[in-house]
Amino acid sequence: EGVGPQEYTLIKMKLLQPYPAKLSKVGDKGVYLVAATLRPETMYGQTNCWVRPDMKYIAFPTKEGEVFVCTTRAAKNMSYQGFTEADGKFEVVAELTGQDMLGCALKAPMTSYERIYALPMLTIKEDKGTGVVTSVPSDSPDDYAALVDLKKKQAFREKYNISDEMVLPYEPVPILEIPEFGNLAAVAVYEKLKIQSQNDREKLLEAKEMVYLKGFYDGVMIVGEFKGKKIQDIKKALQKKLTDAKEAVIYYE
Ligand code: A2H
Repeated sequence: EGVGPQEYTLIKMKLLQPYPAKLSKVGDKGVYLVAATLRPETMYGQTNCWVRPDMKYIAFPTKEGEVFVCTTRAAKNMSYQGFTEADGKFEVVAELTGQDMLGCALKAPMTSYERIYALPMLTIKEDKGTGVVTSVPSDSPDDYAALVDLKKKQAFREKYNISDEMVLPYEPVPILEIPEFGNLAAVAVYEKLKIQSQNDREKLLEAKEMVYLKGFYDGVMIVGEFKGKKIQDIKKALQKKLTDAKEAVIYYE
């Protein structure tokens, strides 16, 4: 970080009906929560989408006539990257909070779960990515911690009106094999470091560092068309597969 722009893959998570009230009048060509990820090769393992309840989001039309939902900051960046009709301009067709989207059903690319839900994550940063995060609890310690928080704390689900069926049936999916960490690396480090919740910031940072590089250099795909191949060799190809299928776009900041 710090040197030059960071490239993200924006995963288009398609909003399914019924839409939240504030989005009911937009997007004949589809409304997408767009999630910024550094790990396109993990999309086989998506179990849900994260939004921050108290954060502000907007919906804006792209030049293809689709509607993207993200922070204003990200929309502005996208408008300078050719996403909108006019360079540097975007039309706000709805303003909403993360709270407004909680419990929405989504269709995400590659995952075996037919529909997944928008759930609360309280540690999402305003000044990074799109404010929407896709959740891969098999390989992201942050995602696993936030999912466990929801699974084991009924009061937390109730506070945000999240029903049991949006959370309880969703389990981490083995998608990568990483030497030392097995096929659910995030679960392994979460347990090893005895992480208690998504607010355990120091341990989560340590957990991330433990699995990240090791995964990149020595991790092997165990599902999908690149099964048996090393992550570092197929990361770009998987990103291209997603963008060619119009299920993702490239975004810089
Ligand atoms: B990653 P970096 Cl499997 N706030 O995607 C907090 N976290 C955010 C965010 C925001 N506003 N925007 C994106 N992110 C997450 C997958 C993944 C990610 C895996 C493993 C590790 C990992 C599935 N979630 O990230 O600061 C997104 O989660 C470890 C860092 O730009 C995104 O990639 O490096 C990553 O953080 C971007 O963080």
